[in-house]
Amino acid sequence: MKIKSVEIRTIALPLVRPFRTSFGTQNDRELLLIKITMHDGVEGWAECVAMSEPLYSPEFTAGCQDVMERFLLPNLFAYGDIRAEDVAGTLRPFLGHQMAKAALESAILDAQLKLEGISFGSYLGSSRDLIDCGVSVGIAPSIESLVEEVSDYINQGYRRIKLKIEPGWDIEPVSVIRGMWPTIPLQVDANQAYTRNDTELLKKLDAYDLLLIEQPLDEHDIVGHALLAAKVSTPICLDESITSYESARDALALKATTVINIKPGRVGGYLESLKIHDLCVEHNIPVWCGGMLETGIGRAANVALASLPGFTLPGDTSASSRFFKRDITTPFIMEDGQLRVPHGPGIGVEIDHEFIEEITSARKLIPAK
Ligand code: NPG
Repeated sequence: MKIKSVEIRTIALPLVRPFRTSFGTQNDRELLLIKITMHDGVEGWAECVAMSEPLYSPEFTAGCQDVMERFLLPNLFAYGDIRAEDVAGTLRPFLGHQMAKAALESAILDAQLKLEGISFGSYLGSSRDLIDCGVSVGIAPSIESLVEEVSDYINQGYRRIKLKIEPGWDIEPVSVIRGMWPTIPLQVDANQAYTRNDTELLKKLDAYDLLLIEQPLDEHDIVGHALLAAKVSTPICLDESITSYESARDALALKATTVINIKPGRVGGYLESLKIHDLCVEHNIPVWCGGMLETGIGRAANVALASLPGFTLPGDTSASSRFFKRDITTPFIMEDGQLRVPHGPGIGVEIDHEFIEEITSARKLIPAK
């Protein structure tokens, strides 16, 4: 396939409720949408999961657009006849920028699979049609509102609850939710909010039968996570620290993590995600699919990934309604706590072009030279 042009749009979707984590509060989701048009007419779509500010990762929307325009796209245009499998290799000289690279690789993969009539799920090696849904619950203004929000999700059928925590919002919310729902699969996510000095506090979480504690310490503190993992009995799961196959391999070797959250954007794409999945299967390490407030475009590909055999824990693969009143694709609707893996070619969902127009704040068409 030869690329004819790439369109980069900035869109913003309001969230159904503010989403607070230890790194900030989101009221809406700004993101880049990528449409790649090939010379034979086929189009590939993807979203770039970077946020508008570099609070979760060093990447951010305007920076992603800049690196795409300045370095990544000229390289892909010059490559000529390209397949998704070629993208990571040709972009390797440009360091970092996994989210920008992942978006371009995914759009090319969508076009390629549409051309070949293959779904994302079949291409990646899906082993089931339905995946279990978990939900990520933000830091709430009060314990009462947290209980109300969690009850609502449990009534909707979510099969696993993840509570966002930070210093001052940890033991109490966890003990209240565990007390009210003694058997629901429950886990917590700190987004790097603690330090090595908080080991005694984090040990207290062992009393609540949690599936895992996600990314308690700084993303660079792999040794700190290994030291913590040796002291707490709850499994430690790395998220932000896992930015590639190599970082996953090394964190496993150091026993800094015994569960892995795979987010395709964070690791540079679905092909790198597949390598990490295979590594974890080989080491008998449970895997789950993280979420980054994706629209239906990114969610479709994540749901396909989450249907691989190593994804044995429910992911942050929630229904569209968890975040948006209206999605930009046919919405993902939960059936009995599960989402259906799309079967159509490529990402396999219908795109709502009219709605995308309405929420576009900027667009740029870049023709391949
Ligand atoms: O279900 O899409 C979802 C959100 C899950 O909590 C979630 N994501 O730290 O994992 C995270 C967090 C996040 C959201 C991270 C947005 C970065 C951006």
